[in-house]
Amino acid sequence: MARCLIGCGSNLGKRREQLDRALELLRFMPGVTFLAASRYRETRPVGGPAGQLAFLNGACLIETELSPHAVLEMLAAVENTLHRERHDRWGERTIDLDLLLYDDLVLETTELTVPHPRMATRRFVLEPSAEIAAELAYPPAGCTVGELLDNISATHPLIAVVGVPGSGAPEVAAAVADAVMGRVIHAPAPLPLPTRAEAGLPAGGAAMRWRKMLAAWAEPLDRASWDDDPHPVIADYWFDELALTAADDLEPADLAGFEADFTSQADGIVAPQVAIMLVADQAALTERIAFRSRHSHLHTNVFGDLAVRMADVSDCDRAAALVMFQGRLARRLRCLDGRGPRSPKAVITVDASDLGQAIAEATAAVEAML
Ligand code: A4P
Ligand code: MG
Repeated sequence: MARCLIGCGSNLGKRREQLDRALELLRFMPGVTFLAASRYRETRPVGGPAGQLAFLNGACLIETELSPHAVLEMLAAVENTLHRERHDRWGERTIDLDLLLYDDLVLETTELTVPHPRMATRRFVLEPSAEIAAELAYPPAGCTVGELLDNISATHPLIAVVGVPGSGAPEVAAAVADAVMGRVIHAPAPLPLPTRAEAGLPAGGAAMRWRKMLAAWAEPLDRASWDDDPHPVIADYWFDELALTAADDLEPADLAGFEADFTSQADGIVAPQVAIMLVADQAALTERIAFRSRHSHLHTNVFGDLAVRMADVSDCDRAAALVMFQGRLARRLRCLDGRGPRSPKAVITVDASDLGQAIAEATAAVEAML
């Protein structure tokens, strides 16, 4: 038997009746034991076409012997019975049923992703869920549903937009901050590329450069001066990125010193509650690198730095190296190699191949937590 947490929402037609009816249908499904249902809450629509009416959202908990895909099919059957029509993505709907959690399963297929990939920043999901199942485990962050709700309720939240050069992190962070009336922090110095030892520097020169970089990146996140302004802060970097790039860049002799510096700086900074991981495909990165290295005087020095340090490689090879680094960054963020104390509990992955789309997705993820 598996415990499943299901989110439900409606913003078209007789919302309460439709939600009641959906839960009623689930209650009588063969192979399902109904355990609990939350109250319904009225919520502002997040994402999707403008002009939609408010949602009524809730959650329920069932126990079932059905497989995850069979649960998804059952939810679709209930939606169809209640005349769910699918037009625009995130458009108005008579009923929407999402499989949020299936025991502690983590699964990603074309039809089904569990846990639901956008649940960790959604107040309209986490409030009703915590009401009935606060102790349920959320495996990606090794925490509970109740802790996820506490995480997005921090008084002065920090959201890190994380991506390799060319992913559009500065643009996405600035646009999200604008949309939610937040403050934006840009990375104070260019992210160095993961290449070994800088030629021409005196011994220890690279270590010194990294020490300065750590101090510059830590300064805007200093916990001592983190004011209690309730507006969110959106940074276009994650401090822990530096540990990855340094590991590639420094000689083993310099690495121990770096790690000590890293830990001492990291102890004094605020950690992000949420990370938005931008993932761009190689074609998009190649195009942006080519464009921006031609116009690097117009852009941040990241691209100038990129052009200089990888002068002998083609744009396409640079993009391939960045795609690999992007994968490592995503793994570290999701902490497959061990969760750190500064790892954000909520990680939302956004396709950054189309920047406009990425801005809309990232903005929706942040608006959903406020
Ligand atoms: N799918 C994959 N994983 C799952 C899962 N864990 N549970 C696939 C359910 N479905 C899953 O869903 C699209 C496809 O997602 C399905 O074919 C299924 O195979 P859909 O219900 O047809 O369309 P959708 O719901 O518009 O898409 P999506 O992207 O799942 O939407 P979201 O992220 O669920 O967001 N604002 C408020 N205030 N309240 C809301 O309830 N809901 C949404 C929908 C947006 N804004 C909202 C609310
Ligand atoms: Mg849905």
